Amino acid sequence: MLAGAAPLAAAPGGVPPSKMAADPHRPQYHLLPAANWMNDPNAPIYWQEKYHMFYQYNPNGAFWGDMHWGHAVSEDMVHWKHLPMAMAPTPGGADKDGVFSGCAVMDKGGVTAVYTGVNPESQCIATSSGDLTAWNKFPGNPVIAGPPQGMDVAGFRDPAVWKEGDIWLMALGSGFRGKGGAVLLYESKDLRRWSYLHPLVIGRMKEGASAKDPVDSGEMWECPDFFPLGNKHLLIISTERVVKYLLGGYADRHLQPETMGGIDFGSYYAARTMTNTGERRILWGWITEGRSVEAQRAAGWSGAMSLPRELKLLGAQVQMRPAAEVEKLRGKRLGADAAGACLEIQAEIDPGEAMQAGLKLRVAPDRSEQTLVYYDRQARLLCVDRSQSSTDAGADRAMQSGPFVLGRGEPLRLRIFLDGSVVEIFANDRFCLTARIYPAGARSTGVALYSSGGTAKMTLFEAWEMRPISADRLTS
Ligand code: DQQ
Repeated sequence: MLAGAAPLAAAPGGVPPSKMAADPHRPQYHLLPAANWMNDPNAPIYWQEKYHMFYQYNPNGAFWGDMHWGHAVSEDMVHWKHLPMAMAPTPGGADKDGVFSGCAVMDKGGVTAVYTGVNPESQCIATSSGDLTAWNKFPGNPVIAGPPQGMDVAGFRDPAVWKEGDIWLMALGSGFRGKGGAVLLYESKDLRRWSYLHPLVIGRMKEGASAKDPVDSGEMWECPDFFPLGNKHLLIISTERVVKYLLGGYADRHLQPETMGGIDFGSYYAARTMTNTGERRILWGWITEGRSVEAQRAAGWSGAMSLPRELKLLGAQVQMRPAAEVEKLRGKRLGADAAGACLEIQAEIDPGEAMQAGLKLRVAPDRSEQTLVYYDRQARLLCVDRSQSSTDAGADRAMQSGPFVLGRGEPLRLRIFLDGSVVEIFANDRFCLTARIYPAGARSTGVALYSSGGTAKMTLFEAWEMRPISADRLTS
């Protein structure tokens, strides 16, 4: 395990580290800063044999605002060491009101970050080398001052950059007012001078969607990521509060989507893949909270990074599995009576004739709290019923679900990661839903088979206690 300093200070609001350490809702093996707010993963990159993760960070407390880039480094994508904040807004600069989301690429023996400055939204770059702790913002920022002239866009941010031959390409999150989200494509020879090409792809807003909030209505696509996957190309976007993908062919610098799907149907957003991991495509996402802004401030921390998720293409199916490195977090192997707040669970369930089949998690001895994760055959959904997940009325207890169908005779294969308030669910390597739950009872730790409208059978059950990743995290 990497040890070391945790230079991100505790919240100026004064939530003592000891309170955060004792907080049962705080994840123990997911990456999050020592204190305060975090959101989107930014610029994840494998560089000089280390995995670097940057993320949207507010040093002023556990609420969104004043965006900086936090920074952590890892040798294995699961054990992290915090490093000093990588980037802060520059007074009078293009990013004076926030260093928003972006990416990083290798160029000229160093690393170049490409990100959004705001008010107005424009694209900026910064360079670094070595341990990526010192960043030099390009004096010519912004490198793209605004959208193409005359284009009425719903937003203009979150660059993703890659190279084709000698040419750099940039996909930028955007959207056309009243029409729908879009990704704008730019090209450059040197990462500094960019020319607009055309939309990589344009989406369509749902019929009758209100354009009040462009992101909620689908008028604006945030955080695009675009890359080859198998013999296709995959575009990832965040919009309408979920992370979606478009899979298809890529010709003449246009994406021709063939299928669409969900990357995650839960409390998960702004996903982005890691650069320079060769054949491996590792995806990261921001695990959002499910409790009030006041509760987050009082806790002194908000948000967490998902576990690394490896993407592959199997036929026409996007396969999503936890990266193999996650198994390094496994501690004691547990038996059929497995219980705990920090567990990995693998279960195979034959739904038989049951209408709903799955698992009960975080069950209280008196059943006053429990969360159901199940396949609903009729509704063709994978569901997380949080209605009894917490006796705390402030916790989000809404149902979460996404489209999911088992083939004939196919068992439900669940891989679930419980970590305090985080529940990361992988089903049959092709469906993900990350939920947040805040059980009030310290003894709400039970696990059991769940079925309704028939009897389901558990054909395999394995569980492990998961080890906390960084004792250093709370000692700033
Ligand atoms: N978060 C960033 C933006 C991005 C949004 C600001 C997505 O760059 O569009 O914190 O969560």
